[in-house]
Amino acid sequence: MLTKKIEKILNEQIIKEGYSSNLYLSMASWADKEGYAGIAQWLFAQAEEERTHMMKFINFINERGGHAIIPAFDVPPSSFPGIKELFNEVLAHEQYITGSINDIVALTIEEKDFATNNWVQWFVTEQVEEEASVQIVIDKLNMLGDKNMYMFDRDIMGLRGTSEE
Ligand code: OFO
Repeated sequence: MLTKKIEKILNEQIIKEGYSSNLYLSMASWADKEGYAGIAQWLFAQAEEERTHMMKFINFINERGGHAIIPAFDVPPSSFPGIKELFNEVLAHEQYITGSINDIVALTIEEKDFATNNWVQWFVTEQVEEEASVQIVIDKLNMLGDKNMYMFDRDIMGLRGTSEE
């Protein structure tokens, strides 16, 4: 059984994971429209993965006797200043999500909810991987420089966004 505080913070994470999915979907659509097929593919895959994260929270809350609420999401931006800026935004967003996962971990300790603490550890590991995978992309971008976007786009095509969920 979840305490009210834990149920609330887990429901808040549904909003964040769902927004992440829509944000990356919007980025993917923009990249696609701009002609970056590889970058779009990476972002579409990332959006799918975020949806599975949201589903994990929905299923866990309900399994533990709570009620997972399906929210409306804020509208994500629909255009981006450039590829480099876009990936910097992805990294900043993932760092923000890591912070919110850490807040959940801290609350589970405060509430002595060790079952949720154990469950949410998967996300602790996942966030390390998420940040690392975006950093790899940013490193590649820095190496290739602004003039070689075509090559970057081809290169990223084979890269999966993050680890499998
Ligand atoms: Fe769900 O990890 Fe990214 O946001």
